[in-house]
Amino acid sequence: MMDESKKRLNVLKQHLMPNRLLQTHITSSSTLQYTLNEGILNDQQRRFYEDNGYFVVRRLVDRESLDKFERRFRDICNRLVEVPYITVMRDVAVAKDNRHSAPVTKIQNFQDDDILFSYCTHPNILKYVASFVGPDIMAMHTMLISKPPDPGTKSSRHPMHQDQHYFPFRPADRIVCSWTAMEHVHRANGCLVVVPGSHKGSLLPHDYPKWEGGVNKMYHGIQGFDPGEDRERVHLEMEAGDTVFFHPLLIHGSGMNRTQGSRNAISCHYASSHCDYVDVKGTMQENISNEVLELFHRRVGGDVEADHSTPWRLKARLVHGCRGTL
Ligand SMILES: O=C(O)CCC(=O)C(=O)O
Repeated sequence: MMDESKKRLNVLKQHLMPNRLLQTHITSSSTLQYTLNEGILNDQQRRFYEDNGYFVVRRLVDRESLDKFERRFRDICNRLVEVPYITVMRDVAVAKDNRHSAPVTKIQNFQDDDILFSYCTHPNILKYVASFVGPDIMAMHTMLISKPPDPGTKSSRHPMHQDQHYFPFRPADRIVCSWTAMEHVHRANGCLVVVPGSHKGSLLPHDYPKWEGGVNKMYHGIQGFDPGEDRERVHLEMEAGDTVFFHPLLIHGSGMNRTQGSRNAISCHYASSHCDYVDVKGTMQENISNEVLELFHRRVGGDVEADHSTPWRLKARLVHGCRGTL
């Protein structure tokens, strides 16, 4: 009998194929599984997403909207406005010394803020989203990520991970993330890094990486992921308004911010309203699911009855078509 850690290592090895094998794999598939005959993608664009698990559209979001999101973000950070149920996260390294002066690294769950949520209903975004999830679209998870200049602890990095780890709903192929650069993002300020084709693998075990300088709350990474692995990684350098759509099993992360300014991006995870919640108790996702529930209970009180799907049901918003099971 193979023990659990050996089994996990084998899954990981199969998943992390050397680059040459991965390329063979990428060019050999012919069926369309990850995109739909819906929305705006042409055949060539569909093929790219099918093979690689991501797709970048240049200048999709206008400057005026980005400026509006930026101003709202600053007002929330400076406590000029209160948004119900929003989560404000601060950098772990600085937070230890002085919680309140630490830079905000991320705001999450802005579904009740009309200004920020207008990103999730932006027609230019939704016409692409339909190509991945279909016409009945729920906005499930919202974030504005502000990667601050690294304080020397390397804590501004985001470990390589798969977003599906966070989601107690399926199927993964009907979920997509849109991530829009709010300014020029490049290697020096910590652009996204993706592993093309990795969306064809399975969900891998995640946990907090054991980084010396600490790791931000809920920044789980793939256990045993070797950054020096001999396989293709693509750095997505993008201009303001450029948007990448990616599959929730795509392995991705982002590097350190070595510049003096913050690197801002806004994102939303969408799912078909016909996806189903699944019970993640006893699975690899239980660790993050417990953290999400703990945070939820801290917000609403420990005595409120809730299961793994409750926080998601409460923040999910229909943005197009009809509501289904989510
Ligand atoms: O914006 C980034 O640096 C990475 C964001 C990300 O991958 C996430 O929050 O899941």
